Amino acid sequence: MYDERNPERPKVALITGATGQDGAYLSELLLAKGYIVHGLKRRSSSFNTGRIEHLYEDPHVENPRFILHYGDLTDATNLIRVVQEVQPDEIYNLAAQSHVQVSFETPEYTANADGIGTLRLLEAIRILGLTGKTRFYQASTSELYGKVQAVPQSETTPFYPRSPYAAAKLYAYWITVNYREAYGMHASNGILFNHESPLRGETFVTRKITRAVTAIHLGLQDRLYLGNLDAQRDWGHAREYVRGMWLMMQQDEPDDYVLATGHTYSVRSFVEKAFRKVGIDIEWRGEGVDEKGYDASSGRAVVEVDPRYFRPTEVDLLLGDPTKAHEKLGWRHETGLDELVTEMVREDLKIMARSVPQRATGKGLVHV
Ligand code: NDP
Ligand code: GDR
Repeated sequence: MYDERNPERPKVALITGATGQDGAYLSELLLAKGYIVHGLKRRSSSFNTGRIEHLYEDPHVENPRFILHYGDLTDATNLIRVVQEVQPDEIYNLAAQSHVQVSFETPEYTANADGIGTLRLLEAIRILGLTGKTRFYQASTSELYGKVQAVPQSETTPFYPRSPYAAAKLYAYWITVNYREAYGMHASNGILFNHESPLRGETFVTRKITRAVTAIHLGLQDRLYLGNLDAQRDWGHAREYVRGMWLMMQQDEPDDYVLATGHTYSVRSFVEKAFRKVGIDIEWRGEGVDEKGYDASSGRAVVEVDPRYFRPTEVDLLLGDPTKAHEKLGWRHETGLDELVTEMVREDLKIMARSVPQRATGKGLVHV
């Protein structure tokens, strides 16, 4: 992978999805390791680089180390051009329409971006004659296990996708394996279980909860509507999971690895932990019971189940077995769920308190 004639040459990485949660943490990690990092970002009518703003470099500086390119996984010629320009040592394919519920609304687009998009990148590597040089990481997912066939889930557990998102990612998983076997590419799948952080997208359940807890604490909102409270997830911290991605790319041989904590919790218990951080009790409600919301005098918040957030097919129980990653990569999760919830609530409190003067709400930051 190193240029033998120039062993000091920094490694070059291309990250698709650089503006997302994982893209931001991975960009940070690789820059800290001395890489030159190229990121793919989509054209958007609104600002979409908030998570990587702190890494931004004026393009006029000499030898920039963090460079963004416009691109899209649905555009093959664009991907070929960017890969040709960048000549990456490592590609991390993190870009995706990553919301499971949204994939039921946009199944064709999700298949195109998440499934065929992966093929487009692999083909770009092949067409450009880079199969011997460029290593490839595919962002595979515990959603592949879907209707769970065994607990805990490991690299050998059969897949049973339960959404258009998971079906698209199933194609991406197997086409990555196929290019490894057919063309000898260093192509690996990271089968990552849910990982969260203060940078998590606002419509995923953990961040939706921590933002609502914050807003309720500050008196800006009176209740939280959620879907299936009984779903169980194995939640880890995104910062630690991107390190696992990098470790996969440093192995002599490509392979597929589960990254998980090995602990599972329900959505309900995530809600309970998050409200506990700000000392607010919860009143659970079913569908449309009563109009009374958060009662500041009693310190109770209403959490109401709204069937609109139910999915046509649900993934009930995810619990990963990360033994292979422990043994072969030396990777382990460090942050437990309690610590993760604390960090997310604390950061949301900071963000929200900045935009809402405390004078107006009469609430201070609590120590979480
Ligand atoms: P995010 O949704 O935060 O980020 C997705 C990124 O992909 C964003 O940068 C987004 O751009 C970009 N993107 C979306 N569609 C396209 C497209 N058509 N072309 C180019 N870029 C596109 O996801 P995460 O960071 O949480 O996840 C990263 C990857 O890992 C995803 O592939 C996800 O499916 C997978 N994964 C995530 C897990 C998790 O728990 N977080 C677990 C397992 C797998 P924009 O910012 O403009 O929207
Ligand atoms: P998931 O994450 O589908 O596991 O996919 P999400 O946080 O969206 O849902 C987790 C579980 O919570 C239940 N749920 C709700 N979910 C959302 N978003 N909103 C709600 O109001 C709500 N109420 C209950 C869901 O039904 C589900 O069971 C994430 C994404 O990051 C994927 O890209 C990734 O592949 C997987 O994690 C691993």
